[in-house]
Amino acid sequence: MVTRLVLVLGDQLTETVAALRKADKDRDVVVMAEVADETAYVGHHPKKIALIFAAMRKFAARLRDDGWDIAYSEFDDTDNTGSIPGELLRRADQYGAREVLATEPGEWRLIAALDDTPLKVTQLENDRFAASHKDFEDWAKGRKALRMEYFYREMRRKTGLLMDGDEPEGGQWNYDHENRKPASDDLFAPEPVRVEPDETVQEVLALVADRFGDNFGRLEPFAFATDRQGALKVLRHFIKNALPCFGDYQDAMLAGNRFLYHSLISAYLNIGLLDPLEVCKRVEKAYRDGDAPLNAAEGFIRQILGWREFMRGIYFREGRDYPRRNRLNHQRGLPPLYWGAETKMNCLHHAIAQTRDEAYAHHIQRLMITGNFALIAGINPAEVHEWYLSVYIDAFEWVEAPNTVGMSQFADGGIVGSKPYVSSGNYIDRMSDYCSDCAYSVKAKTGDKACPFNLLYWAFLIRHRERFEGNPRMAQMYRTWERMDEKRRATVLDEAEAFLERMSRGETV
Ligand code: FAD
Ligand code: DLZ
Ligand code: SF4
Repeated sequence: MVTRLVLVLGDQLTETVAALRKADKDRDVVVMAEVADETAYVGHHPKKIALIFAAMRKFAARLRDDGWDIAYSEFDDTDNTGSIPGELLRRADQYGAREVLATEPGEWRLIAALDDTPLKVTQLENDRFAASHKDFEDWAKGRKALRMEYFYREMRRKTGLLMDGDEPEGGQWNYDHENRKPASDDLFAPEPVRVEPDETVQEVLALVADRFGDNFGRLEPFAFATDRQGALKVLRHFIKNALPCFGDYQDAMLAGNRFLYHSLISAYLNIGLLDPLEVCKRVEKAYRDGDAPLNAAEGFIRQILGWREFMRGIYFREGRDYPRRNRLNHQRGLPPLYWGAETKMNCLHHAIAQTRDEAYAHHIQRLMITGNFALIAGINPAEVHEWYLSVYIDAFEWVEAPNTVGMSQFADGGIVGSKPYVSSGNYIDRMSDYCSDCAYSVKAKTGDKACPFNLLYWAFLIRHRERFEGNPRMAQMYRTWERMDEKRRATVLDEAEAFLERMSRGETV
């Protein structure tokens, strides 16, 4: 029988991934490849490249032990062609294969590249999700607006997670009104699991330091898990130590605590080391065993079963142009402070320093600090998208683009969210301890010391007044503006403009 190739990408590291399930161990050759093209479509954080290469190498070893024939290309192999299609062609020649079994990649770019190879490539749907493309389409069809909350309820019913017969556990679908407490400095939060680099990881770290040392981000210390056992350890640690407080402090930010009660499992979910339903079931069990309150378990399951699945649905439904949408026509360049240049804004300083060091920031830092600032400053969403896709350990386009382009930048015109996530400094002050140590004053609305978020927030709302004034969820903001003294309104807008000009000239702001 003619050999067939089975492609396993760096974010498909699950033994039961669709292509491997369909493959024949006695006949097929598994192709895995560390390639230049995948490391270069954006300048990935060195920790992200290290995680993927190390996890790929270990997964390949596991498959080999399990009896699979593996054709593995290391980054520095002399005959490595540097691209996924190139490696498929090379291996096809080597093994006399014409056919490839693949699992659909999480990016339109790579889906198209596989379609374009002269080989016969079958792309099977990636079914490591609660909702298939058809499930999402069936739910979305005919709806005027797609709202995560309703999709999430459908997923709860479909999976039976946190259900009490036909009713949601506890009588309500969503317990967010009990969540979102601000954090205080003396809050105890568990230390995250840190995994010591073994020999494989050390080899990869040396390679990444040599080849990608100039990318934005600190490679070491590197403490991520790189195999399933390690990822499960992180999950167990979270459920035992942090889940009970997850809901309460989900939106809190502290300069001295980068992780709070977050799970730190997104990368493991996204590269295949953990399965989303398995995670949700373990969290549900913790609730049913009395080890976590309902507001925490529900809030956590909603992130995975609701938001994560919803974002994937949007990405595949909206099509290839989605990441380049710019409905608010924002054209300003991304300022160098996003790449670590000095800034006087303490909240941005912390969120970005943490991103550089850890390749991680939690959701509210991404949404209400770096995202909020980019939106109210009118930054080109394509540049914002490229930044988020580069700098986070968990960033893959199917989940990153709807979060950035949709939820955070409103560049899709309101497909993901019904209103833009914008705020003045007040919100940041309430949810964090950043403002007490800032060169700006969060209480100052105008003047040299005025918090830039206070100025830019109003400037954004006024710039897009026509679009948002009629939105019932934003009407209150416009009424507040109207109540302000006319001279003060003019000062706010002038100072906002002057701030943006200074920033775009390259001054430290
Ligand atoms: P926790 O706070 O512990 O949440 C648990 C899990 O829920 C996460 O691991 C994640 O799998 C899931 N989750 C939570 N929120 C979301 C969401 N909005 N969309 C999808 N899944 C969610 N998440 C990514 O996985 N990859 C990305 O590239 C990514 N880019 C983002 C860009 C922006 C602008 C924003 C606002 C959010 C982005 N997110 C992304 C969502 C979220 O910020 C991360 O999933 C989360 O911070 C990961 O940390 P954690 O594992 O500690 O999450
Ligand atoms: C992100 C990434 C990187 C940095 N390197 C590789 C690689 O060398 N080989 C590989 O198979 N996958 C890699 N990936 C993950 C892919 O970019 C990912 O599969 C696509 O973005 C689709 O989600
Ligand atoms: Fe950020 Fe403004 Fe607070 Fe400074 S005062 S930390 S710029 S919100």
